[in-house]
This record gives sequence, structure tokens and C-alpha cells, in this order.
Amino acid sequence: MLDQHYQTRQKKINSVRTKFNRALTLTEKILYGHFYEENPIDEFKRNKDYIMLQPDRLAMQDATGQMALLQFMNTGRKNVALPASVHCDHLIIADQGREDDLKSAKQENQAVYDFLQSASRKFGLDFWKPGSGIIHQIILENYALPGNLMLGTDSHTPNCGGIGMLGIGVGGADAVDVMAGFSWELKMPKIIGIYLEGELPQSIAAKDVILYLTGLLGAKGATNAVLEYFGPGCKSISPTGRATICNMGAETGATSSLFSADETTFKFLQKTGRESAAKIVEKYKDCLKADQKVYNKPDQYYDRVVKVDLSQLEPHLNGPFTPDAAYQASQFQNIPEKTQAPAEISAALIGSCTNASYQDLKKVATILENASEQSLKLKSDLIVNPGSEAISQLCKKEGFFKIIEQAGGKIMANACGPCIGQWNRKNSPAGKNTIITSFNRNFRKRNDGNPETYAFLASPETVTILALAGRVDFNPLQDNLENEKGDKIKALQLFEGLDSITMPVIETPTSIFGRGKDHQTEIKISEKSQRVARLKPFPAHQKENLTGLKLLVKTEGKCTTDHISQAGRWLQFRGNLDKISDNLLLGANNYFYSKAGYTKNHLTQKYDSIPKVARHYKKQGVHSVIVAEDNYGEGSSREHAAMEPRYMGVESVLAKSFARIHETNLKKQGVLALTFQSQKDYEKIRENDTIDIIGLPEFAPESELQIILHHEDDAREILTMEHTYSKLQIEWFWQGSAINWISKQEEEQ
Ligand code: MIC
Ligand code: SF4
Repeated sequence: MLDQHYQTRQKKINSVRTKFNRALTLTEKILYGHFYEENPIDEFKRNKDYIMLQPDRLAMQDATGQMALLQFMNTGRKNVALPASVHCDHLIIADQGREDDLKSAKQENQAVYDFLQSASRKFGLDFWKPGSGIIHQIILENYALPGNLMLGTDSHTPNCGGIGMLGIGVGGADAVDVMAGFSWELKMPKIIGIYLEGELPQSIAAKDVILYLTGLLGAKGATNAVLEYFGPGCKSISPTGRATICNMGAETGATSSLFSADETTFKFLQKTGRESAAKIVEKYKDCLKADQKVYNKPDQYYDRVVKVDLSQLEPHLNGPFTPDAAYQASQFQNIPEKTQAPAEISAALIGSCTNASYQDLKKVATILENASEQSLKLKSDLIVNPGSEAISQLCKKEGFFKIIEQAGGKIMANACGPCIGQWNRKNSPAGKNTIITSFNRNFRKRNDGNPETYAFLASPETVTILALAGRVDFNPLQDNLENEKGDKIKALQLFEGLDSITMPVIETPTSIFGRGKDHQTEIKISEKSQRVARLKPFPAHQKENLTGLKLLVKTEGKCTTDHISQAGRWLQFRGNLDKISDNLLLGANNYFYSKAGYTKNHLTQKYDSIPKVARHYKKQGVHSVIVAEDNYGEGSSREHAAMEPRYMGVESVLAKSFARIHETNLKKQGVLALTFQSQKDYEKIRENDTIDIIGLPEFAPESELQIILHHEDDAREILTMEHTYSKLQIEWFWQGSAINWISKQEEEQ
């Protein structure tokens, strides 16, 4: 069957090559190879045309999967139409240690796990229990196959690009499309070629490649683009290292990231229990890399080519508060002065889907073992969350956990943990403090809820060395560490024994996941618990203009999904829209008011928290808009950031620009996502304006809409707004949401 699957893709790719009469990049091979059968293939304009795709697989984690499955239930389908899996990884709090934390999570989140497990069984999804590991790591070890296309309700789904599978992060409503058997729509991405030359030195990690690139491209620099890696340097990076690079491509706004499949990839498949698949896949290796002509003349085929000389890279620290503020080792000494972060490190964290592989943990253990031989001790707390149970079993067997624990590190559950604010932080410094992590995000308050925690991102190696140094202004390439005897030891020495490519040997741990379908299963939604609640469909829109809208808030500066719908303690309500809506925009900065999360209630003229004002409007039947700056909705795929405003009566978000996943989430949930034709128009919106959106009866692809600002002094201003809605997306808007549209199709059949 697998052979046939690849044969079909190969045929499609060959016919596209003939039709276009040109060589194809790897991204094009995968996208055109997954083209929705019923549509005629055409050469789609990048960053403009929408293409309809048929992904091979879907994965959902427990924080986003709840809403996706609740929406799927409303479509009336019996089965998921493609192989899919659910992963319980986001809800486990790092506190006492692996076993205890897992036990507490199972008790605390029982209602959620019961719901997910029963829904998985009823609809036919694989269910990965709490403790099995982080979604992307499990995908890489068990499901990812080169040349395939997958969607995941998590922004770091591109992780599987490390072994050549195109993974794209989406909101839950997109997941519902493919679970219901519809094609999935994507704006044809631009393709940025990243040419890697040289070789990674022992002291430099794959993470440093992406930390460097995130600094270079910026947090929205690769929006609507796939980063396709090629060149001789790829050889020196392991599959999990490549996955690290693809994973954190999300922080540049990229739609996805990809490496082509090579000998190392096939070996990885073999070592992770997929020998027979590896043999088949290898036969189609031409489909798993770009055509040679692309590599000969990359400028002709990629929208942009970026060259990185791996041998010139230095260890990086990116932060604080944004992943694209990059510092190289030679600049570490300036970090405290430049960023106002305390030089002393209060905690060092290893883990997350970016960097919790077997190779990563082996490197941490090797450095700590080298350190212990030199009588060096950790100077800050060290917490480790392994990526999967399979990795944990290997690390236990090889004594890595013991080394880490003997050095004073604490091993937590195989889960996201502090990466998503699930951290009961011990000895938490109340005020300003610095932490370093091997994670991919460092937005304010993300890890421990403290706005004064300055978080820096680094490779596991750099995190470990700096935890030994206890300071961020320490250059791992040049500086010396000092042990209790007063001996000076070159930090560089501790890199000894680190392999550039380490492969785990993994067998699928069947005991921690459930497979099997049973339509008779009753979906468990506990009436007593407030964790999961059935969804009511959003109301349809009338084909008329929207008038008399109040300004809910004009946000200023960065407004990520963490600002719109915080994680941490709010994760408990990811299955209950009404409850979680009480966190709406709590982290947002208001252009007109100094307290974050506050806004003016135009009915009472008083300032109050944004969710309270929104709820008051909802009760009174008042509709509103949100105004925002650039890259609104950066970060997570959580569609709660779109559903909450919709639920509270927000009709539109007027922004300078949007992050890709969030823009789609708004469209899917029936919130109008509009951008200012002239960015300066953002300034024209005043606090007490009443706003009309006009042109809606003629709403069509590429049409313009206008907004009328009714200022307090009776003056009026008209602004032109742009949008990227396709015909289908406009249909979703009229129906009230994409799910309503699907249900209607179902009824009509
Ligand atoms: C994240 O890293 O921010 C998350 C938590 O994994 C999110 C998904 C979520 O909010 O549940 C993501 O990246 O999509
Ligand atoms: Fe989990 Fe963090 Fe990865 Fe998101 S980025 S999936 S929270 S480990």
C-alpha cells in the first residue's frame, strides 16, 4: 500500500513537471503531489493563489484538540477521513518530578483525557496517553515519512520537516476540514532556499542555525513562505537536529520548513522501527529532494536564497521577550547592559518539542559528566523535560538521567511543561530574573507567569554550559569555568565527546497509545466538570454592512496569541469556550490606557478588564472591533484566540498585518480579518470612535471594504481596508463559521 501511495505521488509529480516544463523544488513536489484530485492542476502564483490539498495525516495535542473535536462533533460525521492522532502533552505541570506530576495530571485533567480518549475511539484516532511525550517528537519517531504532507493543530508541526515531511500548523477548524474529508486550502507559499555550506563544529548546535536565522529573518520575515534547506552542510546535521531547525522556523512566521531525505533520513527510519517503510521510501528518493537543476541554479527557482556557512556560526542566545533578538557568543557579555536582564541565571530549562530528543539529552549528560570530572557544579537550577517515553527509556538505560540527577538536575515528565507555562516554579524570584531555555518561544510571562522573567533561548549545550557558569555574560567558546578548588577550566573542553549525529534506537511503545475504533463509544463530557462543554454554532451573518461597532481595544505593539488568549492556568479551560473567554486579551497593551488587559467600556464610560467589558457588550448585544498593529496573532495555532472574540461579539479585527495561522483562524470562526491599505491609518482610530464596515453586500475576492470612523466630535473619516478572502472563505463568513458551512454541506447531501 505504501508503495502504491508513493507511486501515485511520483506520477503526479512527473505530470506536473511535464506540464510546467521546468524543474521542481521539493516543496512544490510535495504540494503538487498532494493536490486535491478533483481540481485541475495549474501553476499557482506563490503568495497569491489558494491551492486545495489532501494531507496524509493529522495530529492534535490536548490543548487544541479539544476544541477541534468539539467542532468535529457538530459536523455530524462518524469517522475521521484520514489517519489522525491525539497527544496528551500540554496539561502536565512540572512540579515534584516525573512520576508525581504525571499522577497529579491524570487526576486534575481526568475530564479532558476522558473526553479525548472516548472521542478518539469513537471517530478512529490514535490516542497517546499523558506521559507518552510531546506531539512533534512522537510524530517524528512514529509517523513521519519523507515526501508526505501533514497538518497539526500546533504551530510547531513543521518539526517533521527534519525527515522530509511537510508539516503545517493549523487551527482546529482546519483540522475539522480534513477530518470531514474535505480538501484543505492553503495560500501557495513562497519558497525560500536556505543554502547550508561548511560543517557544524562540535561546539555549535543545529539550534544555533535557526536562532541565527530567526535573528536574520525576523519574527514575520518568512510569513507565507516555506524554508527549504539544501547544500552540502545538511550532511553534518542529524535528523533530530534538522527537526529542531524546522520546528523553530515557526518563529520566523514560516508556513513550514523542509530538509530533503538522504541516507541519514533512511537510517533514522530504520532505527525507529520502520525498516520496511524505509526500504520502500528509498526507492522514491527522487521525489524526496528538489530536481538537480534547482540546486544548480537556486536563484531561478526560489523566491530568495539565504546562505549560511555552518563553520562560521557561534552559539546563540535569543531574547528576551521575542525569539528574534539574536546574540552571538562574542556578544553575550553585552546582554545584561543591552537588555537590562540580570546577568545571573536563576533557572536553566531543557526540553520542548524543539530540543528534547535523545541526541539533545545525551549531549546534556555528556557535558555534565565532563563537568563532574573537573569538579564543576551547576550554579543554577536545571530542569529537564524529555520529548517522549521512548527517549526516556533509552536515557534511563544509558545512565543519562542518573548523570543529570547527580549533577543536581531534575527530570520531569515527558511533556511540554514550563515551555507552555506549566511550571510550579520553586524558589521563584518575585521580581526581575533571568532564565535560559532550550525552547522556541520566550514571550513575556510565558514560562512562569512573571512579567519580570527575562527568558533567553539557546541550544541544550549552551543552556548546560551557562547553567554551570551561572551567568548569561559568559562566552562558551572562550571563557573559563572555575571549580571549588579554584581551577580554571576552559568551557570548550566540556564539548568533548559530543557527536554531531546520534540516532536513537526506538521500538514503538504500544502500551502508551490506544488504537481502534468503536462507533458505539459514548463521548464522555462530564456534566459536573467545567473543563469540556459542547459548542453552540455561531450565528450566520446577514449580507449587509456592519454598523455602530464599538472599539473593544486598540492594541499597541506585539500582540501574540499569548497576549490574546493566555496559556498557563487558562489551559484548563481549552475545552470550554465560555469559561476561557474570561481571558480575552488579558495580556494586550492598550494604545489609550497604561494598564495591560484593560479598556474603556463605552456603555459605562469606565475602564475595566477587557474580558469584563466584552462580556458586558455581549449581554447588551453590542458588537465591537479590535484594532491591532503588525503580525497580530503571532505564535500559537490556538483558535481560542479567534473563537473568544467571536463569542464575545467582536465582528472584525483591523490590523496592520496578521500572522498566517491566526488570520485563517479568524476567517474560519467568522471574524472579519481586515488590513489597513495604508498602515498609517492605524493612527486615525480614536478611543471613542464608533465604526461601520461597509461594502459587505459586494464582498468578493480582492474587493476592497471601507470603514467609517464616527469620531466623538461628529467628524467622520473613511478608510480603505484590504483582505485576502477567497470565495470559499467568504462563504464561511456568511454562514457564521467554516464549521457551519461544513454542516450545511452535510445537510444538503
Ligand atoms: C505553543 O507552543 O504556543 C503551543 C502551546 O504549543 C501552541 C498551541 C496551543 O496554544 O495549544 C502552538 O504553538 O500552536
Ligand atoms: Fe509544547 Fe512548547 Fe512545543 Fe508548544 S512549543 S508544542 S508548548 S513543547
